[in-house]
Amino acid sequence: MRRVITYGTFDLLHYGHINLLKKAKEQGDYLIVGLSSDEFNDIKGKKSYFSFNERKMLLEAIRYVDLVILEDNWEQKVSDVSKYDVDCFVIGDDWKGEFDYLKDFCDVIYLERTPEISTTKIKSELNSQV
Ligand code: C2G
Repeated sequence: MRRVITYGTFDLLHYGHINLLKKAKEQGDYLIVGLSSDEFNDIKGKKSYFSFNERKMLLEAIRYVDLVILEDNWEQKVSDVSKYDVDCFVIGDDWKGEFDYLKDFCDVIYLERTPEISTTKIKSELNSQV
Protein backbone atom coordinates (compact mmCIF):
# COMPACT_ATOMS: atom_id res chain seq x y z
CA MET A 1 0.00 0.00 0.00
CA ARG A 2 1.77 3.12 -1.31
CA ARG A 3 0.61 6.13 0.72
CA VAL A 4 0.60 9.65 -0.71
CA ILE A 5 0.16 12.98 1.08
CA THR A 6 -0.55 16.50 -0.12
CA TYR A 7 -1.51 19.77 1.60
CA GLY A 8 -3.54 22.84 0.77
CA THR A 9 -6.40 25.23 1.47
CA PHE A 10 -8.67 23.95 -1.33
CA ASP A 11 -11.04 26.92 -1.06
CA LEU A 12 -13.87 27.30 -3.62
CA LEU A 13 -13.05 23.81 -4.85
CA HIS A 14 -12.44 23.84 -8.63
CA TYR A 15 -11.22 21.55 -11.40
CA GLY A 16 -7.59 22.59 -10.84
CA HIS A 17 -7.79 21.13 -7.35
CA ILE A 18 -9.50 17.99 -8.67
CA ASN A 19 -6.78 17.51 -11.32
CA LEU A 20 -4.13 17.75 -8.61
CA LEU A 21 -5.91 15.30 -6.30
CA LYS A 22 -6.49 12.85 -9.19
CA LYS A 23 -2.81 12.95 -10.21
CA ALA A 24 -1.73 12.70 -6.56
CA LYS A 25 -3.84 9.57 -6.08
CA GLU A 26 -2.29 8.08 -9.24
CA GLN A 27 1.11 8.17 -7.45
CA GLY A 28 -0.07 5.47 -5.03
CA ASP A 29 -3.01 3.65 -3.46
CA TYR A 30 -4.04 5.89 -0.56
CA LEU A 31 -4.21 9.69 -0.54
CA ILE A 32 -4.07 11.82 2.59
CA VAL A 33 -4.84 15.54 2.34
CA GLY A 34 -3.50 17.94 4.99
CA LEU A 35 -6.18 20.65 4.91
CA SER A 36 -5.13 24.10 6.07
CA SER A 37 -7.02 25.30 9.14
CA ASP A 38 -8.58 28.78 9.11
CA GLU A 39 -5.88 29.84 11.57
CA PHE A 40 -3.08 28.47 9.36
CA ASN A 41 -4.65 30.28 6.40
CA ASP A 42 -4.14 33.49 8.38
CA ILE A 43 -0.44 32.57 8.68
CA LYS A 44 -0.36 31.81 4.93
CA GLY A 45 -2.01 35.18 4.29
CA LYS A 46 -5.09 33.50 2.81
CA LYS A 47 -8.70 34.23 3.70
CA SER A 48 -10.88 31.34 2.60
CA TYR A 49 -14.54 31.75 1.69
CA PHE A 50 -15.48 28.34 3.14
CA SER A 51 -14.62 27.35 6.72
CA PHE A 52 -12.33 24.44 7.53
CA ASN A 53 -15.31 22.13 8.20
CA GLU A 54 -17.00 23.11 4.93
CA ARG A 55 -13.75 22.61 2.96
CA LYS A 56 -13.17 19.28 4.76
CA MET A 57 -16.64 18.01 3.89
CA LEU A 58 -16.09 18.91 0.21
CA LEU A 59 -12.71 17.12 0.09
CA GLU A 60 -14.09 14.00 1.80
CA ALA A 61 -16.66 13.73 -1.01
CA ILE A 62 -13.92 13.37 -3.63
CA ARG A 63 -13.30 9.81 -4.80
CA TYR A 64 -9.50 10.31 -4.89
CA VAL A 65 -9.28 11.38 -1.23
CA ASP A 66 -8.97 8.69 1.45
CA LEU A 67 -8.25 10.77 4.54
CA VAL A 68 -8.33 14.47 5.42
CA ILE A 69 -6.11 15.64 8.30
CA LEU A 70 -5.58 19.09 9.82
CA GLU A 71 -2.75 21.26 8.58
CA ASP A 72 -2.08 24.02 11.09
CA ASN A 73 1.65 24.74 10.79
CA TRP A 74 4.58 24.63 8.33
CA GLU A 75 6.58 22.17 10.45
CA GLN A 76 4.22 19.19 10.66
CA LYS A 77 5.07 17.56 7.31
CA VAL A 78 8.08 15.53 8.55
CA SER A 79 6.13 14.15 11.52
CA ASP A 80 3.07 13.52 9.32
CA VAL A 81 5.22 11.49 6.90
CA SER A 82 6.30 9.17 9.71
CA LYS A 83 2.99 9.24 11.62
CA TYR A 84 1.00 8.20 8.53
CA ASP A 85 3.76 6.02 7.02
CA VAL A 86 3.81 8.15 3.86
CA ASP A 87 5.82 7.07 0.81
CA CYS A 88 5.26 10.10 -1.38
CA PHE A 89 4.65 13.84 -0.93
CA VAL A 90 2.92 15.59 -3.83
CA ILE A 91 2.12 19.25 -4.44
CA GLY A 92 1.68 21.67 -7.33
CA ASP A 93 4.81 23.02 -9.02
CA ASP A 94 4.09 26.53 -7.77
CA TRP A 95 5.91 25.10 -4.73
CA LYS A 96 8.78 23.59 -6.77
CA GLY A 97 11.86 23.16 -4.58
CA GLU A 98 10.17 24.39 -1.39
CA PHE A 99 9.74 20.92 0.09
CA ASP A 100 12.90 19.18 -1.16
CA TYR A 101 13.92 18.68 2.49
CA LEU A 102 11.24 15.95 2.59
CA LYS A 103 13.35 13.88 0.15
CA ASP A 104 15.18 12.47 3.19
CA PHE A 105 11.88 10.93 4.33
CA CYS A 106 9.80 10.15 1.22
CA ASP A 107 9.51 10.71 -2.53
CA VAL A 108 8.76 14.34 -3.44
CA ILE A 109 6.78 15.11 -6.61
CA TYR A 110 5.83 18.57 -7.90
CA LEU A 111 2.91 18.30 -10.32
CA GLU A 112 2.13 20.80 -13.04
CA ARG A 113 -0.61 23.23 -12.00
CA THR A 114 -3.78 23.42 -14.06
CA PRO A 115 -3.50 26.67 -16.03
CA GLU A 116 -6.07 29.48 -16.03
CA ILE A 117 -7.94 28.59 -12.87
CA SER A 118 -7.43 29.69 -9.27
CA THR A 119 -9.54 30.62 -6.27
CA THR A 120 -8.23 34.19 -6.58
CA LYS A 121 -9.32 34.36 -10.21
CA ILE A 122 -12.81 33.07 -9.37
CA LYS A 123 -13.20 35.66 -6.62
CA SER A 124 -11.98 38.59 -8.74
CA GLU A 125 -14.09 37.65 -11.77
CA LEU A 126 -17.22 37.25 -9.64
CA ASN A 127 -16.56 40.58 -7.93
CA SER A 128 -16.21 42.34 -11.31
CA GLN A 129 -19.59 40.90 -12.39
CA VAL A 130 -21.43 42.50 -9.47
N1 C2G B 1 -3.47 23.69 -7.75
C1 C2G B 1 -3.28 23.25 -9.05
N2 C2G B 1 -3.77 23.98 -10.08
C2 C2G B 1 -4.46 25.12 -9.85
C3 C2G B 1 -4.67 25.57 -8.53
C4 C2G B 1 -4.17 24.82 -7.47
O1 C2G B 1 -2.65 22.20 -9.29
N3 C2G B 1 -4.95 25.82 -10.92
C5 C2G B 1 -2.90 22.88 -6.65
C6 C2G B 1 -1.85 23.63 -5.83
O2 C2G B 1 -0.58 23.59 -6.51
C7 C2G B 1 -1.84 22.82 -4.54
C8 C2G B 1 -3.32 22.38 -4.43
O3 C2G B 1 -3.91 22.54 -5.73
O4 C2G B 1 -1.02 21.65 -4.70
C9 C2G B 1 -4.10 23.20 -3.42
O5 C2G B 1 -3.98 24.57 -3.80
P1 C2G B 1 -4.12 25.69 -2.62
O6 C2G B 1 -5.35 25.43 -1.86
O7 C2G B 1 -3.88 27.02 -3.25
O8 C2G B 1 -2.87 25.28 -1.72
P2 C2G B 1 -1.81 26.26 -1.04
O9 C2G B 1 -2.49 27.43 -0.45
O10 C2G B 1 -0.73 26.45 -2.03
O11 C2G B 1 -1.34 25.36 0.21
O12 C2G B 1 1.76 23.36 3.16
C10 C2G B 1 1.39 23.56 1.81
C11 C2G B 1 0.28 24.57 1.67
O13 C2G B 1 -0.78 24.28 2.57
C12 C2G B 1 -0.21 24.58 0.23
